[in-house]
Amino acid sequence: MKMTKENFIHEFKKRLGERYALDVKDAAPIELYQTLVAVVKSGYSDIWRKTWKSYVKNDQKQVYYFSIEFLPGRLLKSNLLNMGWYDVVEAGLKDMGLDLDQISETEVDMALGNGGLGRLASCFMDSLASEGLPGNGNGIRYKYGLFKQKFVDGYQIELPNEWLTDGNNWSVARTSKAVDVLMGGQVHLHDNGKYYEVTYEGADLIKAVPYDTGIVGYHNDHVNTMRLWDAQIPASEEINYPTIEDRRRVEDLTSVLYPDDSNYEGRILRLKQEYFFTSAGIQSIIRHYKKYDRPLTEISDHIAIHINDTHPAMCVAEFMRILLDEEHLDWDVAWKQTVQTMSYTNHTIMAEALEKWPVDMLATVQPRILQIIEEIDRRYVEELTGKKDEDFIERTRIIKDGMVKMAHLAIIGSHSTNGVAKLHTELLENDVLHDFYELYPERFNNKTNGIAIRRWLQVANPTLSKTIDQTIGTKWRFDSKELHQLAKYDDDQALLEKIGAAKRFNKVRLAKVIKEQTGIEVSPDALFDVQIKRLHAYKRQLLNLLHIVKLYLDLKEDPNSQQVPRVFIFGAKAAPSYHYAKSIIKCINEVANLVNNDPTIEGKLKVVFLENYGVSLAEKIIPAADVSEQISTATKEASGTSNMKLMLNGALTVATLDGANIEIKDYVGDDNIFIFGLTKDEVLAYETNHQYRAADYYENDPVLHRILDAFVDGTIPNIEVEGHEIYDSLLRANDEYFVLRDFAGYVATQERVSQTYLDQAKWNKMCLLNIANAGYFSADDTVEKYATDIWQIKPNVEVQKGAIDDVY
Ligand code: T68
Repeated sequence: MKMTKENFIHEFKKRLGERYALDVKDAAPIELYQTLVAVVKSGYSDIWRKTWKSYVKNDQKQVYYFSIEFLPGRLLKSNLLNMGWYDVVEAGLKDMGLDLDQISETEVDMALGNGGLGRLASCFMDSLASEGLPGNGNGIRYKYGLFKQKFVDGYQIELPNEWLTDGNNWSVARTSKAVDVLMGGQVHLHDNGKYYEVTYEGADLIKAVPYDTGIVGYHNDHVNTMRLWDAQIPASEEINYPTIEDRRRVEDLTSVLYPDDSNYEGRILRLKQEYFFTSAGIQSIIRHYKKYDRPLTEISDHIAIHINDTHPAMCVAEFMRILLDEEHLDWDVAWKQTVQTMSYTNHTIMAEALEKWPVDMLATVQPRILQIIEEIDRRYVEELTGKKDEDFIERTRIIKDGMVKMAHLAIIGSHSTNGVAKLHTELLENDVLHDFYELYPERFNNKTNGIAIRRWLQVANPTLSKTIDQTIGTKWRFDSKELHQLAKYDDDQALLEKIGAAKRFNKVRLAKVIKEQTGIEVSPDALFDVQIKRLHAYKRQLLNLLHIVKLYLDLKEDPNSQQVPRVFIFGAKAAPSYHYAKSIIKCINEVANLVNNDPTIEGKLKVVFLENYGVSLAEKIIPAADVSEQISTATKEASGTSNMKLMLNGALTVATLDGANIEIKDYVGDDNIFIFGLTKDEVLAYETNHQYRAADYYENDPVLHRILDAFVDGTIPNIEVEGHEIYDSLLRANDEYFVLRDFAGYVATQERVSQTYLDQAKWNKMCLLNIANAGYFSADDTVEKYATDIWQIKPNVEVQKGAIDDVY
């Protein structure tokens, strides 16, 4: 993918003329953006085709990553970077009087996910391509992405996110590859002596149309595919959908992304979505496989299917359905292939997020799939009878009390189950999924999450990236473990100052964004303390808020009580139905109002809650963060990934021993992270012995007493209802997430943070060591481990790492 500046300018002007009949100076930002996308796409389309062909030619085993969410964010800059065009294009645009940053802002984020799970899927897509691994994404092309968040009077308001209004310029509709998905109706089986003939009566026929997006690998002439499915009415079926409501029923299938993080509400549409993209994906995989005349009894040697969380767990049953009903394989043969093909990742131990569906609902959505799940369950019970006690069988079977347990289906129907951080996997093995671990120890493994280092450093933080390049060269871009070379320079004062200067530059940039979006002025000299993630009780934004209220009250009492000015920055969406989380948002906003408008503390404390947190906003916040808040109740956060992105950008972590925080601590060492709070064992002990009494902390700690009172006595205005709700959740409902228990430790730790910040040389050194160790959390390495241990896939033989250099 070579490109020179001159060629780029020529190509750009030509396309702008052809497409819009415009000169550069007359074109609107959207026209410039669309033209640029067209140039970029034409730059990789040939390679995209060749990549696919080479998989076929070399008969390479491929993985299909099924995920109900993908969060790619903007693609323009990351594609330019991966193609090796970034500098050329930036310079070419500049010559034409244009600005890449500005044009890039025109792109609407592809926000087809809620949080960590969806972003992880996208980081994996980038890394699979960059490692030259044959990996395809399979998901849903929601018409409305994750809702747009606004604050009105401090309350979260959800607006529709119509990201497709101007079309999506990166994807290609492949109508010729559409498949039919059957849903609902009734199913009839007829035993013809050899197999069951299956007929459906009154089922809806839905056309699943794939939209493919090229996923460009980093400098390796390799482009993979993310395939997202759209539901449409088949031409042949128009007659069966006579009214607008009928049509809408079909189209609605892929309309909305369910904005439920861990709070899950069973909804039939959601279940239909799950079946829809699972069936469409599996059908297209098998159809493709069959083109090459290979026996289906070997399919697991050629393809791997990954079930990202339980949402695509019906893959197991759908794969069986096709092998049995359409290919007429025997059950045992089909089952062996299914188990060897499937693998599953668990992302949570929160009970409410472990999917269970009523049998009746499944019968309505796809009766044949229910039959197959019932048969899998029956055989599972039969096989274990006599070998395991009845209790064990009842606990682990798939269907129990009229409910289908999707995690059980995924574990029983696959050869691998993994957690996403060491502690999380340990909890799965020893606690949450212990029975299964006992039954299938060889199936369990850990794969600690990783992040797309290049996006989160090169794209998001060019200033720091350049400093790193100047110090250790550019090898880290291919192998981020090379970042560890930086550790050698931990006494290099000039470098430490440069790192400090890069941070300051990014803080100035963020301060501008804050001013534009909120009108609030913040000083880049203050410490930027950042908590960015979904709003959830277990993530404990509330603990952070209690600390802020403490600082405020302290300042009111003694204006000289605080030495280090801080700006607290939040970014978080709450699921629309998650009332408590929304109350916390309201309280944070009201505390922000109080603090920011109090002239007596001007310059000492600011609180900023930025609206509509997402990938693009994260790219602006993360490089500017001094402190990274990773303060979930131990055992609750499976891994976390913002913890990795923030350390990579030189933020210091304030953390509980939860999720991947533990591994971060192990890499950076105790001196370079701020750890506090209950440990896993302490939390588990409280949860079993029920000896926790939150009220004790309120009664015995006058500081905490005063802070909690502020929520109900009018000190914080405008939160009559929400303040009481939070107060009650802590005191009456006994504080499910041990906020009060961890408060004192948190405050003491934050005091240490402030003290350390006063010594800028020491602080910068700690930042450097965090950056140096963040390379161990690369998604490149994580997907390599999945590839070797789980999927058994190999890089494309035609791929060469570092095949292209930036030409400019
Ligand atoms: C997150 N899970 C974990 N779930 O919370 C986080 N859930 O610790 C981890 O780092 C990340 O996954 C990646 O492994 C989620 O993001 C969801 O978004 C979700 C969506 C629907 C239903 C349940």
